Amino acid sequence: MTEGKLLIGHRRYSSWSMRGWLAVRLAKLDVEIEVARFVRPGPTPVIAQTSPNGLVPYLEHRGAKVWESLAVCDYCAEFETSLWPADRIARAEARSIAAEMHAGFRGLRQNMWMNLGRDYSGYGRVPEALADIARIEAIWAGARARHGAGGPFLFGTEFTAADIIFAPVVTRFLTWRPDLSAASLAYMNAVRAFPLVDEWYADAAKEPEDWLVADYEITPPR
Ligand SMILES: N[C@@H](CCC(=O)N[C@@H](CS)C(=O)NCC(=O)O)C(=O)O
Repeated sequence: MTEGKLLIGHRRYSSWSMRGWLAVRLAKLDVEIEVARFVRPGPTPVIAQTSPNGLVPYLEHRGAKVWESLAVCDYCAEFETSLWPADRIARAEARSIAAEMHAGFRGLRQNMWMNLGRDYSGYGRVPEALADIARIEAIWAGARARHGAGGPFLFGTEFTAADIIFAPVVTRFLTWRPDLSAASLAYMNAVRAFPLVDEWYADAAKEPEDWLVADYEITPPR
């Protein structure tokens, strides 16, 4: 008997689900993982009927109900305190960049969607996406310069909630291959090599072919 459940969407496409799942796994919560197959056009009934905001990830754990991926990260940090940096100043920056990612970057999200199974190198480079990418590279460089010494992640050795929130961005960059600095590429390699990220990719590759969603599999316009 587990202590609850985490409802997520397709691993191949669902960036927000990836964040919730990483947080739950890093906090070692004993919950069942339930994967909802997206229905298109939405809403997906099981998600609409279960999750208060009609979206995934959605976590139920020991009587607590948690939605919104950033709230899931915060809830998980109550069980695994290293999800936020120990240092107050670093923690403030980690929370700020995680919140900024959670709240924005629509240009990137709309033009370089998550698809772990495709190579869209060279596509999606519209001005709105490129502006978001420039800001993300600045965020990564700043966190690494100020707090990253001693480890490959944004705040050093620990894979924190900030890395969780940016992990799906890393997958987008690996799929769409925009031009990036050597430092960004090094950070992305560290995230991609992180065992739980690798596990997510491996599980995504096992999703049945009839789960593919045509809208996310198109060849995008250049
Ligand atoms: N702000 C929300 C966004 C969650 C979200 O947009 N989830 C999408 C999947 S990535 C969803 O549940 N869509 C419902 C559907 O496609 O049926 C969060 O941080 O959790």
